[in-house]
Amino acid sequence: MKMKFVFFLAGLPAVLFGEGEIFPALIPMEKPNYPVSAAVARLYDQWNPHEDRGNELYSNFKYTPLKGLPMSGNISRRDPTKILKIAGLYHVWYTHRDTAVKPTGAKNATDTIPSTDWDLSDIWHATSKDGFTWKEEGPAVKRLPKPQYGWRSISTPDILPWKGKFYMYYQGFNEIPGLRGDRAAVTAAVSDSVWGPFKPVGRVIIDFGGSDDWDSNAIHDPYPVVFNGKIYLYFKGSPGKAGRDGTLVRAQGVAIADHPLGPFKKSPKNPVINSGHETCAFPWKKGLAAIVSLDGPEKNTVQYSPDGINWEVKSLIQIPPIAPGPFVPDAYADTKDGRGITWGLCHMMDRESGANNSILARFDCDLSLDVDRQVFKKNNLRFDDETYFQQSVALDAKLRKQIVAERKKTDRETISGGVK
Ligand code: AAL
Repeated sequence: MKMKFVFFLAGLPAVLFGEGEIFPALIPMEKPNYPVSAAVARLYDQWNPHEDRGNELYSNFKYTPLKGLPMSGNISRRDPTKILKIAGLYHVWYTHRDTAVKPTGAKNATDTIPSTDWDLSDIWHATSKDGFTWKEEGPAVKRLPKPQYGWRSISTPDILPWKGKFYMYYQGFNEIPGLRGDRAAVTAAVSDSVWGPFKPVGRVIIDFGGSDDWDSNAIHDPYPVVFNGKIYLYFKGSPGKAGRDGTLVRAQGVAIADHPLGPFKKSPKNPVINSGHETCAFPWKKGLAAIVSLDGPEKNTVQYSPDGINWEVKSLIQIPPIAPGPFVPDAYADTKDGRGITWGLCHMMDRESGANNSILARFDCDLSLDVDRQVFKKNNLRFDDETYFQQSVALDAKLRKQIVAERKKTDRETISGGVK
């Protein structure tokens, strides 16, 4: 094997690699006991010599359009909850908007014209027998009249079944979204049955941080799991002000309670995940795992935490689901033997009705200890031209102009290597 590798390197002197210690073509399962490069050391210390194929917390994602939730006019469906399976039927809830016009931004918004995709929305309910074809059951929680909590819009729900009751958490907007950032905190509604009626509690359940805190202007994307006998409610926080470089700080925190309606105590270590948007956590072995997507330096990763507070990156992923609402049967069971996830719903922009309306879709994956679907462990995904030339990936005319104008700076003459 060694000889072959040397031959393959076509004469590179063995001395480059140390005293005859050549890293072999077949990756050893144990870390070699001779000096290796930093990257090879990481393969053992941080990753896994099997790479993605042997990484239980790596998956790619496959998507399927849903049947039974047709689009028309300016209907938008987004931000699905976790999926529950009760008496053989799958249940999901989501942000639902049906307005005469599409969102126009905060300045032009009125009582009937939405500012954003999630403005003037209510929480709707759908059921399914197979997870692919869904039946819209109608509203589950409706906005309360002005000036009650969440009068402007309620959105981005998640669900907690707890001691025979169902608790729906969601964002409550008391002003037009986008007026002063996307300002909403978390409220809840309670039902004795999965079919409702859900009664809004009419007050904030997890409130903004202080004016200088990282979560002073947004408590978004509430996401409860039961862990260590308590309710761990993850959320995205934001200060609502752009940082020095113009980007908005977004990160994930957790608030912990003994009872679904609180009091919730935010972890003093918040934020606990430095990246992500609609974080999706699930019990994994003795701890929790999470898909972290969209924002921050650790976007597009799967992470693990033994205690729900201290998280570390376990894999890098491609095109993860946006706003995933996974099917996690053990999300509330606190078994200390989390089994992971294989599917869920997510949202995406609807091409037909324009960028401002969203549709729900299904994702499948293998972040599960119960199946072994090697196809989901494949990396090196390839995409066709439609993907690269779509909105937000294709180079637009304005940027092209700038690039052409800056050509003098960027496209200098090629400099020859070695001595001039
Ligand atoms: C989503 C979520 C929250 C935001 C908006 C609707 O992706 O992060 O719910 O408020 O966008």
